[in-house]
Amino acid sequence: MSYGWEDLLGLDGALTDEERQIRDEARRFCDAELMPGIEAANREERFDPEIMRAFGRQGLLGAMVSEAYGGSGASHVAYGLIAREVERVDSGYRSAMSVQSSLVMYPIEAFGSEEQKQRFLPGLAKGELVGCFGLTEADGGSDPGSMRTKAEKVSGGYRLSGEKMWITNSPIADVALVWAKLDGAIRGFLVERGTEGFETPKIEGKLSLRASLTGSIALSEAFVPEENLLPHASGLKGPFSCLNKARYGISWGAMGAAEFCWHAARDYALDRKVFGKPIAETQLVQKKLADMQTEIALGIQGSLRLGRMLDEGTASPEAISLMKRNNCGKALEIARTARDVHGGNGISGEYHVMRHLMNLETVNTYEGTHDIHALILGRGQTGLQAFF
Ligand code: TGC
Ligand code: FAD
Repeated sequence: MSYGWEDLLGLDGALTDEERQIRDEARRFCDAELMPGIEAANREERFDPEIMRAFGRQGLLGAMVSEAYGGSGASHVAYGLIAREVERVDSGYRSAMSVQSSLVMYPIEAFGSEEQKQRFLPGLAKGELVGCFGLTEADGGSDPGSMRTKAEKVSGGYRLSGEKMWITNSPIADVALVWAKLDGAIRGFLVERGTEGFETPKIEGKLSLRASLTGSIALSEAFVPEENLLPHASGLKGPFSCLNKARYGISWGAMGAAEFCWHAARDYALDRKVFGKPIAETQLVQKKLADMQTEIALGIQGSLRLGRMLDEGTASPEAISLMKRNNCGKALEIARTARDVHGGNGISGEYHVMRHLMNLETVNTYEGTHDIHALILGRGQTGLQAFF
């Protein structure tokens, strides 16, 4: 048996029955529940928290978290397949899903106390609670070790002061995982909505990820009780372990956005007649489609291999950087080319490719920029670090 033009390297045959089922159900949900409203949500710069609850009902939150805490206990590959389907609709929706799953639920399960797991994970899995992850600060997000947010030990807990910037979901978050320095060591604090001195204003006017809420987190001597400190994370390894999961998921998600753009470009090229024939019947357009097909097939196979390595426990952070960097950069190029194939129509909302292109500018920047991942790979192979 051979595979069709959409899947020449046979992703479908490399999945388990369970993974195929998770992918197919995610795709049906995304087509039926997310795709119809995305153009308006993007135009109006709006994220409806009901989407989080719908993710929860569909079992898309905390795919890799244990079933004992409300997750699905699924494989890394299954999680990646979900990210791919959600981002086929919009990178902002994938952001909401992956922050909740990889950056909030994962660290609570990996580094939290039993009481924290019981208290937060089931609500987060259902989407009844929304979480956010506060690592970046305004002065150089690429260097989180330089953060200024501080925690001070006081009777019964800690007082946190500082400001986090560019935080996905913060304006609606019920719980924020805030990374702050306590006696010089980076620790994770679960700051709950309603805490005095904790504000999460929305950042308005983004031209990218408009269907995702982004905000800052302002902490002014905010009191966090002792039981909300993550007991088992100390140092940058804590937040970086979360980023490993999220960056891996993004490598799949970016391919979902790229596939949407590729298929849209192919459909458009077959329909659009210029000089008396479909533009798909020209050599230049066919080369563009062939380049998209090639990069997507290779990118997906790379993410699949990485997912299997993560499941086996053999993936290094450098391998994750390789796939995050490659797939985000390639997806951005593919979206630009798809926009070009659409001619003038490519800039209109109804064709969706321009929205994906704008979104992918962020996806190529957050979770470590394209160049920061190059420096991680450069350090890994030379043993020399070139960050400073
Ligand atoms: P470095 O000296 O490299 O490492 C410090 C400690 O951390 C350990 N480590 C890791 N552990 C687990 N996984 C990884 N990937 C790790 N990378 C490093 C390392 O072993 C060391 O441990 P120890 O025990 O020796 O102390 O730290 P550095 O400060 O030199 O790092 C430099 C650099 C550039 C690699 C790092 O700062 C970096 O990755 N910068 C990019 C920042 C970033 O990705 N921020 C993302 C913010 S969250 C976000 O964007 C969410 S978007 C969400 C969405 O909407 O999807
Ligand atoms: P900078 O670090 O200032 O980098 C600017 C430029 O300088 C980049 O091109 C970079 O590659 C380059 N550069 C930096 N250092 C070097 C160097 N040593 N050598 C060569 N080039 C260098 N963060 C969170 O914590 N949680 C979130 O939920 C979150 N969500 C986000 C959502 C959105 C929509 C956006 C835009 C960002 C989000 N981020 C989040 C922040 C994101 O992770 C940072 O924007 C990213 O890490 C880059 O940091 P920066 O913007 O400060 O850029």
